[in-house]
Amino acid sequence: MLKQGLTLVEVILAMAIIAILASVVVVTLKPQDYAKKSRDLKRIDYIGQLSVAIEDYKLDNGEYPGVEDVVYASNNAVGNVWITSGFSNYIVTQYMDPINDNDYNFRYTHTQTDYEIDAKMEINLTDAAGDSGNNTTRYEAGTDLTLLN
Ligand SMILES: [Ca+2]
Ligand SMILES: [Ca+2]
Repeated sequence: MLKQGLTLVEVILAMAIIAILASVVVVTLKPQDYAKKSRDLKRIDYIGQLSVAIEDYKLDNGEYPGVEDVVYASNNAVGNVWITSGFSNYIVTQYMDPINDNDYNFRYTHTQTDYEIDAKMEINLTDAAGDSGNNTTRYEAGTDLTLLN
């Protein structure tokens, strides 16, 4: 004998399966988010590489690279050097922001005793907000994260 209709359990099960399939479709249809995540990962990696190089430069030269209190930005690079030519010996590449325009760029500044370097995140706001700095949209590194706002 055929059943008259679906039981409540069958309906709930069917809805759950549809919900799972729908979420899979939504995730696969957002390739632009993968590109953003990938660029943010690169930014965090580059900021890490630059921080190590800045510390190395300070150890060798007794001061941080560049002119004190000047804010250097990767989108204002001269040639392709954006901190100083002397600093280029400490890095294997210039480590530019993957987009590198007026909105997404790396910034660096220093005082006599401290430095800060940061990058604007596209999608990874967890790391941008969780770095103990004073800017929730930029990933900040250095010895004083309040030098750049
Ligand atoms: Ca931050
Ligand atoms: Ca800051």
